[in-house]
Amino acid sequence: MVKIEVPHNHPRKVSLDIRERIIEGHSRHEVATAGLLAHGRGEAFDYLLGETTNESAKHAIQVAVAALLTAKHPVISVNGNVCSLVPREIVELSDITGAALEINLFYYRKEREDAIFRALKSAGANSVLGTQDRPSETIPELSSNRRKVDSEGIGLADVVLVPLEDGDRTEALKAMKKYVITIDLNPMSRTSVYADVTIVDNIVRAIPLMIAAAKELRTKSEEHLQKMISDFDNDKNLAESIRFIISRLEQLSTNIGLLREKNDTGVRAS
Ligand code: PTJ
Repeated sequence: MVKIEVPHNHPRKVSLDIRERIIEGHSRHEVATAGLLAHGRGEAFDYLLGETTNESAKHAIQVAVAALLTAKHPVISVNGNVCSLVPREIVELSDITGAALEINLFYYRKEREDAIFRALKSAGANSVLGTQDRPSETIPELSSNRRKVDSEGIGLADVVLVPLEDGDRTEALKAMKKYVITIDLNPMSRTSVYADVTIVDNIVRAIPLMIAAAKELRTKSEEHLQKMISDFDNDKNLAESIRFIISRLEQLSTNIGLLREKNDTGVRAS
């Protein structure tokens, strides 16, 4: 495969570099072909959000990290897109919050499991759950490949971070009384509306912010973190994300010239 070098002064460099990571992940068999499409859907929502982390997402990030830090058995579910976009960051978040990493694939192939396992190991992961040789159990009422979970991982977990997830699984995890956190650029997806905490942001921006939040919040008392969690209303937070998109589009509809202005991240509409 020919690797495309995006010129450093290209106005869409950040977005195109991220796209390259997904394409490379696909060629290494980490990313499912459908993962390329899922990425495109994410890019479209990121456009609507202005490719920045807004205040609602920052709030959700704080609560999500509080939930991971206070959990007895936190688990981070890793799929192909997550692995190829943020391998080192997801390992760092796992280390700092004590959450186990579990490979869990919608489009399962042994070749993909092996590629993701290798990528997480070379990103520094000590232990990776969810592989075929491990004890597993089945999530009731779920027909997709994701029904198989690690008995010492998601099977046992009280809090599960499932970024870029499909709605069925989130619903099934909720039915099993798990506290579900997701990262999803689409505030209207089924996962977004069924989760307990939805971070409406690009995973490449959200995970580094979660790591920074974990460094700060791990010094706070259990009581403080529990209050953050119980004060949080996911429906309200999602509504704020939708209103953010509406007001941004209203602003743009009165001044298209804003789309020609370069913003400070170098990411703007092409
Ligand atoms: O690796 P596998 O086999 O487990 O498959 C992974 C995919 C992503 C293909 C699978 O979970 C899938 O089909 O997911 P969906 O139903 O397309 O949902 C993915 C969600 O993630 C969509 O709502 C996208 O908008 C969102 N999304 C895509 N890219 C990003 C994102 N959210 C945050 N950051 C992104 N970079």
